Parts: sequence; C-alpha cells; structure tokens
Amino acid sequence: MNLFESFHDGFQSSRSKVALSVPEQDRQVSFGELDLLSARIANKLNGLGVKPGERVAVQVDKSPEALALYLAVLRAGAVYLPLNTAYMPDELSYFVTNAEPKVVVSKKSQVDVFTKIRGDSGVDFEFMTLESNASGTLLDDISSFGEAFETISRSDDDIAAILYTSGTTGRPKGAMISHGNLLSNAKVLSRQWGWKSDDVLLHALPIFHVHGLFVACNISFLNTSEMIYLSKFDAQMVLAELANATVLMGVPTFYTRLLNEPDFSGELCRNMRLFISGSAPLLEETFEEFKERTGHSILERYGMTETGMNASNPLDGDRVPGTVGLPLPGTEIRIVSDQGVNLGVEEVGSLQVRGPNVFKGYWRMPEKTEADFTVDGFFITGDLGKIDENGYVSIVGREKDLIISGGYNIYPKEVELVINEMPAVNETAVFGYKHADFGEGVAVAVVKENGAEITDSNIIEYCRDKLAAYKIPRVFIYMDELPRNTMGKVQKNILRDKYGS
Ligand code: MCA
Ligand code: AMP
Repeated sequence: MNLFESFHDGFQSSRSKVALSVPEQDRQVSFGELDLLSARIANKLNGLGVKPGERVAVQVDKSPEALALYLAVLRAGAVYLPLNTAYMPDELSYFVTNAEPKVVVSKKSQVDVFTKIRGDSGVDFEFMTLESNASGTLLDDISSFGEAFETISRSDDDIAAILYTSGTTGRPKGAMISHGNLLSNAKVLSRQWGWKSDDVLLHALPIFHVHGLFVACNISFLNTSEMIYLSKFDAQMVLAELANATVLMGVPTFYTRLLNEPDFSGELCRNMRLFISGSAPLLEETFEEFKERTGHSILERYGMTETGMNASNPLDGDRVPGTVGLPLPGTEIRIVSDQGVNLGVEEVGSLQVRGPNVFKGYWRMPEKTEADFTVDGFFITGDLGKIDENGYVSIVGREKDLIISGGYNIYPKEVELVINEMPAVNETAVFGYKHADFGEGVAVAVVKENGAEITDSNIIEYCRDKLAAYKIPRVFIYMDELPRNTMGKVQKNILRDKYGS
C-alpha cells in the first residue's frame, strides 16, 4: 500500500497534536496542518500534470513545508527525489538528466542554475520555489487548492523515492526505494526501539538522506509522535532542547560535538530514553565517554541508502560498542568469502543482506543492479563484516572505496575524475584521513604533469562549482608517482598509512 496510507489514520485521529515543534521559528505544526498542507500540495502537483511514478526532485532547506511536500509526493503516487543542498550545478545537472523529473522544487537562489540545466539537458520540468520561511511559488496560491486528496493507491513494490548514491565508477546511481521498503523498515524500527506516540524526537539531521528523512520522520509519522525540528545540528540548540526530548538520532559527529560542550551533562538528558547513532562508525571511546558523562549507552545501528536499516543494537539487552548489533527481524545478514562461501563466527568477509527493506535496483541501470545482487537475492553491500557467537554484527572495513565524512559519503573516484580534468594534473588518488570532528576527511595525492605548477587553492577553486563542498579535499600531497602494486593498482592503504592519521 501507499506509505502515506499508513500515516494517514494517525494524522486524522491526532489532528490537533503537535507534529513539529520548530524552536527557531517559535512555531508548532499539528498533524492536522501537515495533513491539510500535504493534500493541497498534492492537488497542486496533480494540476501540474504529475502522474504516478513521475519524479519530483527537491533541493530545499529544511522546513515544515518541505516535509509536507515529501508527504504530498507520496500521496500523489509520484517518486520523491531529495537532493543535498550542498550539490553544485554539475552534480545537479547529472541528477536531472538521469532522473528526468516532472517537477523540480528548489530555492529562488537556484533559479538560474535550474534554468540552465533545463536548457542544456532538454528535460522539460516545471520549476517551483520553496524557501525555509514558508514562502515560494509552490505555496503562492496554495489555499485555493482542495483540502482533500484521495491518496493514489500504490503496491508495496512501487517506487516511493529515488536517492542517489555515488559509486566506485564515479557515476551516481539512483537507488529505487519502494513503499514496501519504507513501511517495513519504519515498522520494524518502531518495534525494536520501543517507539511510543508520546516520544519526542530531537531532529537535527538533514532531510535529504535516509537517516534524517526515512528513519527519523517515517517512524515519527507512523507513531504520530512529535519532532523538535531544528534546521541543522548546532550543539547549543541541541543542548537547549534536550530536556524536552526523549530520543535523539545522529551521526557520530553529533555525539563527539556534544561531548566537547562543557555544559553537556546527565541532568540535561533527564527525559531522554534513547540516543541512536548511525551512518558512520561510532568510536568505542565515544561510546564509553558518553556513558560516563550521561549514564546512557548510545544505541548504534547500521544501514545503507539501498537497504534502509539492517541491524541494530538492542533496546533491552547489551549494546556492544564497536558492533552494530543484531540483524533486524525479517532481515538476513550473511558474511561471505571471496569464493562465495558462507563464513562462520568471527570470520571477516563480504557483508550481504536480504529482506523487505532491500531496494528494487538502480534507476535505469539494470546491469549495475544485477552486479550488486547475488543469484539468491542478497544485496552485496560493499562492507566487510563479521558476526560474533551471540549474533552481533561488526563492520570492520569496506570493499568499496568510500570515505564517510560527518555522515556524508564521498566516493574518491568522483573527486579524482574532476581533479584529473585539470591540465596541470597527471593523476590523483583520493583517500580518507582521520578527522577529529568528521571521523574522516578527504585527502588527495597529486602527480603533476611534467613541468606544470599547481597549488592547493588552484585545485579547491577548480572543484568549487563541480563538487559539493564536503567532497573537496582539505589535505594535499604532491608526489612524483602514486604507489602501485605489481598489477598497477594504486595502493591507497599505503597512502592512508603514511598520511592518513
Ligand atoms: C559540512 N562540511 C563538511 C561536512 N558538513 N565537510 C565534511 N564532511 C561533512 N559532513 C563543511 C561545509 O562544506 C563547510 O565547508 C563547513 O564544513 C561548515 O559547514 P556547516 O554546514 O556549517 O557544517 P556543520 O553544520 O558543522 O555540519 C556538520 C554536520 C553535518 C552536522 C556533521 O555534515 C551533518 O548534519 N551531517 C549528517 C549527514 C547525514 O545525515 N548522513 C546520513 C546519510 P566550507 O566552509 O569550506 O564551505 S544516510 C546514511 O548514511 C545511511 C543510510 C545511514 O546508515 O544512516
Ligand atoms: P550510504 O550509502 O550513505 O547510505 O552509506 C552507507 C554506508 O555507511 C554503509 O555501507 C556503511 O559503510 C556505512 N555505515 C552506516 N552505518 C554504519 C555504522 N553504524 N557503522 C559503520 N558504518 C556504517
């Protein structure tokens, strides 16, 4: 069924209950208001000719209206395509050309960017604006649209959203996520984390990725529970709201930043029942320090854009630092050798998952989809893992060449391809270095063309309108040649060992 249907009964029976409390705007939005606004936007999208299955691409700042837009797209049976606000014109151009959206919603400041993309790509989308202060052409005449909207029926396998993830080839792939994927994951997580309608989630994540949108919002909508909705993570704002919340979801950077605040104490956490971490590895030292300071054991879980959540430490029972807990009910996790043999307890290998949470494939890339699934339907995550005798899963490394910085994924290939275009550059190798705040940062080893001159700032400048800022290297190493093995493959482990810490 349409995911929105599973939220709707709750919205209707809790119309006056606060859905979003927005301290920065001194504003509260009820479930009734979200229901009404999403119906009106769905009617507007209908009027623009958006048909079930067509894409609505959205690159906007976080606001209550942005969430109403997400719900409206679900209601209309269309496909929600959220885009990181940090993406630059070249990146956006690729997504639009690849996904061919019927409508693009973005900020007024992006009008020129998307007008140019429309001209260059030939994709004839409708462009609407939405600002974080509840203005924009999307909302201009919104009260003239109907208050009711009959949710378009969808099957479990119909696509609800496409989220782009980059890849080892440097070309982003659109992960097609179905209504059934999202509903099953929200239900199972609600149960595992003991979610109740009187929970209050402190929401400080961006809403253009799985963590902040699907994990955080879908669970809250399913349980008609309140969110304290912050525009971004700011340690002071989080401290100011912590006593009003019961749950926080964050990337590890949230927790290390909170620990850096002298005023952060167990007393401030008096109403909190659960701190959840994911998207990147949580250091054991962060887990221990947090426990010592607050008395709370952070619950670490593991997921991916393509799969939603796969494993979680338990609500009741041991939360084991350095592990991501047990496979979620209904999700199978196995560890497999290079030869495709299932491995035993504590043996390290390729981590594969199967279950109702696993996506339907990559948009218009059947060959990539085929390559990433085994014949018996397991998705090959690209993570290296092991499972202990109690069934706890640990992520011990990655087969894929990936840097995770502050919870954002950066595929080195994508960055290398851009820097390699520079005439003064012969070749590059991008790799992760240890970063106290973000976990990992982006470093690049550069081999210059003979006799050419190039500086760090030349490279940064060149990347600026081609790559989101978080992907741009901050550490630069110039070498005569890259370290390679006998097969000619660049040995990034050597670069990481030498320059990575
Ligand atoms: C911002 N900057 C970054 C990052 N964020 N650089 C590297 N890595 C980052 N994560 C850069 C900006 O480009 C800018 O650089 C400077 O830092 C300051 O930007 P600002 O926006 O002020 O940074 P911030 O507010 O301090 O943000 C840091 C943050 C944020 C709070 C950690 O990145 C964040 O909310 N991350 C969460 C990401 C997330 O939701 N991931 C989930 C993906 P300059 O000054 O040069 O412009 S979903 C997922 O992974 C799976 C499914 C899962 O398991 O959850
Ligand atoms: P994304 O493609 O943005 O969804 O990122 C998914 C990747 O993030 C996974 O394949 C893992 O490599 C990593 N990841 C997510 N959660 C964790 C975690 N708790 N510990 C270690 N890695 C994680």
